[in-house]
Amino acid sequence: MSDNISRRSILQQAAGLAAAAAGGLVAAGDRGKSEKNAYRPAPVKPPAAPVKPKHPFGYTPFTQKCPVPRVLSPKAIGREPWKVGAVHHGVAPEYMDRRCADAPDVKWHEIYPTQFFELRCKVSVHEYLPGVKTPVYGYGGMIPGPTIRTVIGQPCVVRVWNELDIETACHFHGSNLPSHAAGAPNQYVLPGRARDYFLPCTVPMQDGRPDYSESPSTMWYHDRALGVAGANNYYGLSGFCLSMDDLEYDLVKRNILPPAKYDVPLCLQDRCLNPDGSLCYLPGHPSGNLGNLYAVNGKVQPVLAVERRKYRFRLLNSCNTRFLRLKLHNNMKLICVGKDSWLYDRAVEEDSVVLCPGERADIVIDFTDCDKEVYLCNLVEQLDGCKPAGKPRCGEEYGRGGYQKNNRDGYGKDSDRGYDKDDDDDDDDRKYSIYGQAADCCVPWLKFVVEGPKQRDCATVKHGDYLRPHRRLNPAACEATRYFDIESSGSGYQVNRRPYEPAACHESPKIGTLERWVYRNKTADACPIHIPGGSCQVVRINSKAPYRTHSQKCDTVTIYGGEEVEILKHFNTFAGTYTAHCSSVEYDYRRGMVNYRTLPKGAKY
Ligand SMILES: [Cu+2]
Repeated sequence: MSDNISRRSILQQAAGLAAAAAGGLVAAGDRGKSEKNAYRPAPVKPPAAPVKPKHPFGYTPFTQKCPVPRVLSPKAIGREPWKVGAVHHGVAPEYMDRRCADAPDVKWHEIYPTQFFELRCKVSVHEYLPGVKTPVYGYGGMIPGPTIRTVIGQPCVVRVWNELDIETACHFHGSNLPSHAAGAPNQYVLPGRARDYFLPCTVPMQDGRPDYSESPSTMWYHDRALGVAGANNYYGLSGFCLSMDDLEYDLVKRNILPPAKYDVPLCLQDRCLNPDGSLCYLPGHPSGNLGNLYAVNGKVQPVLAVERRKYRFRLLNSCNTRFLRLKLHNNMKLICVGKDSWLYDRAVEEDSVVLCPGERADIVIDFTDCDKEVYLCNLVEQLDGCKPAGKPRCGEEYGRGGYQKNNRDGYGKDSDRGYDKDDDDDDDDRKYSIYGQAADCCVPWLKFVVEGPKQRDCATVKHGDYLRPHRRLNPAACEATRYFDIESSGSGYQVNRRPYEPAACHESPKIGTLERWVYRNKTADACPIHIPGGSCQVVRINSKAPYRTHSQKCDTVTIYGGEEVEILKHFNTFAGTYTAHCSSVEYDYRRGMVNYRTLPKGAKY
């Protein structure tokens, strides 16, 4: 605990809470007050007539551009720009002993031109709101960090420097990574130091052949340093990592998926600002920090100009603790092509997508025939950092019918959601309660402005189209079943009656085997769990089959309070220690985590 307190005080210094002196600091533990200081207005009724709600700092929503994070250029390709592993914190052992992907004879980084990337965590000043200077941390000083684009078959090394005065620990979330790159919460990179992360960009082997159904697509990287992960993420340490393989290139080449120019990552984050513009973050907040400003790619309620054609969007919920159910205000369908790191086998049309913190949705939107303005809205009401109101899930069972019929579940009535979707003649400006309590039920986060001539014949993807192979795991082939009971213990969580110990490891699945993991959430909170080290498949939620889009591959799954979720996981490729963790980084201080160590083939349990 004293460890925690000292980190916290470091954090307060580092985070420039000098704002305290200027009267901007909010009393710890006083949530209501913090929001008041951050200009959270009193509840308002949905507008009956055009209104211009008062927005903090005088910002008129949808008047700033939505940027697209720049793609990180490699520092070098093929030749090491620096000696890999020469930094203080070294390098992945997987890089040094040159084995990966179950193919010990392949010297991946010698055969393929390894790409070398460099990221520097540093303090910078960012404008979430135009003209409002907010001190942040960023990879490369950017919010979000630059997008790392990788290709299956081309390994890369990412050197991450910590130029902050607080510890960091980078976590590559998603895909099939060695434990080093998945990153453990206590693998700190201390101030002034660096660590080399080896991303082998490979797929696991299945029956002696590469299993391309496991090629990842949409991943992200972010901080997970034990004790400060919540703050480090809130201050900005997160970014996209997008990967392509030949099958996905082929989908683009065959004009099924949109090309890179029309493939836009959208990072969604809620934030709260003090009157002086600094971030209002309370370390160790008892229920988690919820922001009342809604940023996409680092800008509050921005505008994205799009052409009249199909676009691919990689949606990332990078909020610390907020759940999102995303939908277009005009009820246009979303063509869902993937969840988390992987593409679906077939495209699926949905009304909305639900994202817990850390979860991704890969969607295509067809703007060809729509109105000039389209809003991307969040429908989940959430006033408690520990859980959303209700249990938002994709599909008919939990979906649209559910929230419309059952207003008491927390989704509000149509009129409460701040827009009137039936009134098509309305000026768009008056459909929204853009800011305020009522808008929690439907907050427009992003406005698309649709321009130019119709481009009907670009990107043909539609509901039911085949995208890539999928291997359904067979429950009968499970070699072990493990139970993970999440319970409250004091101010935090424990799993199977054990508090999280970074150095301990209680589960040891063997490489090459399939296991059934049953998570039972005995708390009242919603726990989004990330199980690293490749994909999982959800087979049952409270003894029922999951909705179609949730039965495929995933790395992040929410176990709502009282729920039991059964997951199948094939352990493959990399031996090492991984941390299955609550992907709400805000819960870092609650320690909802458990280590597991995959053992090489043939190892004894
Ligand atoms: Cu994770």
